[in-house]
Amino acid sequence: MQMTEKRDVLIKEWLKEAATEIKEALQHDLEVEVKSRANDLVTQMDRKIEKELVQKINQHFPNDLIISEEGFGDHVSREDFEQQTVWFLDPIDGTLNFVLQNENYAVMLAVYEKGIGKQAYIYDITHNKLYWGIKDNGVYCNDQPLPKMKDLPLDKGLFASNSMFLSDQQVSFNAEITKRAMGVRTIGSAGLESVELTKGSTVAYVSYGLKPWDIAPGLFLVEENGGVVTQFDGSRVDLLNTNPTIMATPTAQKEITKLLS
Ligand code: 2AM
Ligand code: CA
Ligand code: CA
Ligand code: CA
Repeated sequence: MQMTEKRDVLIKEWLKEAATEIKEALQHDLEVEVKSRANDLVTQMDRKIEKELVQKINQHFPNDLIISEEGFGDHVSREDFEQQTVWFLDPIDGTLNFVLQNENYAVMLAVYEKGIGKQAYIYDITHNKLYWGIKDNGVYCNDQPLPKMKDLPLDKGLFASNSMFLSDQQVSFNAEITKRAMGVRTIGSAGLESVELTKGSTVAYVSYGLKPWDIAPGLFLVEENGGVVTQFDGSRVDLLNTNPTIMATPTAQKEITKLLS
């Protein structure tokens, strides 16, 4: 069996196990802690799920490295990233939704070999939908292939962002993009926003300061399905750093970089 297929079978099994645990935890009180500010939260489930997935990855793939949010992963140098197999793991993307809504959060994994994306998984647990893809094999929702994205401009679709970007009064480009689009949507999960774009439900998602584990799974699915992921200036995102990020159709990405420059 090819390495991507071996990983695919295991990842799907592990995500199912994570989903069962998370659903069970929602029957009880969550232990919520504040991180950098009042709306930056972590729960015991973020930590537990990350710890368990890190253990499983290490057990089956002891030579691989892991970049993850809650501190159980590895320090990965640029040289490591270019030469080794690196997993990106966000145990719960959309923790604020997890705590306040009990929905609109996802468990996310992506695997890159020598810096190149091989496969990614974004599991919308509440809605029982696993969005996944393997390089050159298209993107699926559970067992259904998703149609390729249409290359629509901003004025033919919905623009997605987050509250920090939309409420930034230091800049005018957010208002300009908002006016040009048919409407604005915000879910509060970078991963599920990448899924909306991949499905063709939006034409762009823009956010400040996304971390490697926020970007890597969505980047893979968006690009695999015909979209583009860049920084605000149009340069490629750096998966070892925090990035101001545009995920969009090729045409909307060009419009947005022009408005942002
Ligand atoms: P998280 O829930 O895994 O922290 C919310 O707009 C989106 O941005 C979520 O995907 C969230 O991921 C991500 N994000 C990245 N950095 C964040 C931060 N410092 N505070 C809150 N959300 C952050
Ligand atoms: Ca977080
Ligand atoms: Ca995240
Ligand atoms: Ca997270």
